[in-house]
Amino acid sequence: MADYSNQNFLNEKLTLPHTNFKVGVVTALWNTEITSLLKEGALRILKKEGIPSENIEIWDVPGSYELIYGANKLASSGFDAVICLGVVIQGETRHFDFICDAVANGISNVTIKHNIPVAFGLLTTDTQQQAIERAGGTHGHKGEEAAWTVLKLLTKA
Ligand code: DLZ
Repeated sequence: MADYSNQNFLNEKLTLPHTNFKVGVVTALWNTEITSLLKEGALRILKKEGIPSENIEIWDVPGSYELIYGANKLASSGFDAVICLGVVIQGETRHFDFICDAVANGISNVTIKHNIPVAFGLLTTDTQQQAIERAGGTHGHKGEEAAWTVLKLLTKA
């Protein structure tokens, strides 16, 4: 049984019923130096598990709030899964809370409405350094994890 409290599960062999799934990768451009690392990690896992590049739609949206629209649009267009990636860093105002709440609720609505896996690859941190540590640093790679998560769910598709 994989230990989901660390990232060892990323090495678990996934047995997909086929690799012809269409997967969307929606990435916010805010904090792009970190979200681009998340995107690279997600694409690395999709490639490793055999999803052909022509089946992957890469869509960069302005900010994390727009991940909701991106996910919903791709889900409405017949995609089998969507990976949402973004970084929201706590600032001086309440914007952080509004964005985080909206994205969490918004993409969970997409997964329920369309009955497809939608990964919540949103880093919500106090500092930029904390986000860097979660994009391939000391706290793992949440982009890889998000991609692995949707593929794990597609093993039951
Ligand atoms: C406006 C805003 C702020 C203050 N902070 C972030 C952030 O840390 N991360 C992020 O992805 N997006 C941020 N945004 C932009 C919003 O997500 C959104 O793009 C705008 O409010 C326009 O709808």
